[in-house]
Amino acid sequence: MIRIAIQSKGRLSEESLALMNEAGIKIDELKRKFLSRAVNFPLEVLYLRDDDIPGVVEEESADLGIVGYNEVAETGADVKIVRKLGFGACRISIAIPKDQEYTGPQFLSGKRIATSYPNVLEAWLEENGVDAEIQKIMGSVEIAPAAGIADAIFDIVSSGGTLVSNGLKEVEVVLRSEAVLIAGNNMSEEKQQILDSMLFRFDAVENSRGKKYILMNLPTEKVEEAVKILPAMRSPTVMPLAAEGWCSLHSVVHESELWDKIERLKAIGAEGILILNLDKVIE
Ligand code: PRT
Ligand code: ZN
Repeated sequence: MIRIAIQSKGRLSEESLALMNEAGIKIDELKRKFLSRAVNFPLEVLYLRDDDIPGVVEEESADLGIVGYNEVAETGADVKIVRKLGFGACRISIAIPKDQEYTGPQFLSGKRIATSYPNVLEAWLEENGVDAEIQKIMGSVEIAPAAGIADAIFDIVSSGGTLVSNGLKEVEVVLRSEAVLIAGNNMSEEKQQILDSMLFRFDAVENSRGKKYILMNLPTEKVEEAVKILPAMRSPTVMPLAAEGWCSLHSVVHESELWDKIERLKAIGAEGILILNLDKVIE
């Protein structure tokens, strides 16, 4: 049995559960309590506030955790980053009132900076030789300058919309973050094996993201040209059709290149093109 801590309510909770679900690990959400058990995998889920997750994993009350990298950096917890999970992307940035001219880190000397991430900020200020005053506030950091509590803020930014609507502009990106899977440093052999089997599944889910399965009919004489357009994991699968001179070609394409490839395949005579969603990819 292995125990994973995830955020109980917030921006990362849905996607953390979705990742486990896509990996075939069923957690009964209707019975969501402080602690719940997966029905078909040796896993327990512990629901916590995100701030508490790195510490709980460090002191081994949970073996694993899913949390924003920003929280790992802020708490300084001694944990391993096992995987970056590709969701919850954001950055922690310094922002100042938009009508002021930013002249570089020294602009912040002697100023008051409001933040919920005092440790990450302190390290950056020290690195840049800036002597500023850190004001720790736990919520609504973005209103601090307008309220006259601070001259600048250091906060999470994603689209930037919150900064704009509070008359602020981003001047330094200090840390880039996304959700990460963390683990303690002393895992037993048995738990390590369960983790390995989870990672195998997570990687298959991750590998399928953004990929489509494509199949089409093609004149046999055009196969060579089609293979150049469609490099697959090894090479595309080619199967003969009952109609002479025709074959069926199957491959996997990344979404970002899909339409370009389809146009090129149509141009060499591909017909009956089907595009299917991919569920898992095991390489
Ligand atoms: O209750 P609990 O303590 O568990 O949750 P929380 O309120 O502390 O965290 P939550 O749920 O807001 O965020 C969890 C994690 O999501 C963060 O630690 C980040 O790793 C990640 N994340 C990704 C974000 C954002 N994007 C985000 N945009 N966390 C917060 N924000 C907030 C930000 O604080 C600011 O107020 O959204 C606003 C800015 O968004 P934009 O899009 O306007 O720039
Ligand atoms: Zn929090």
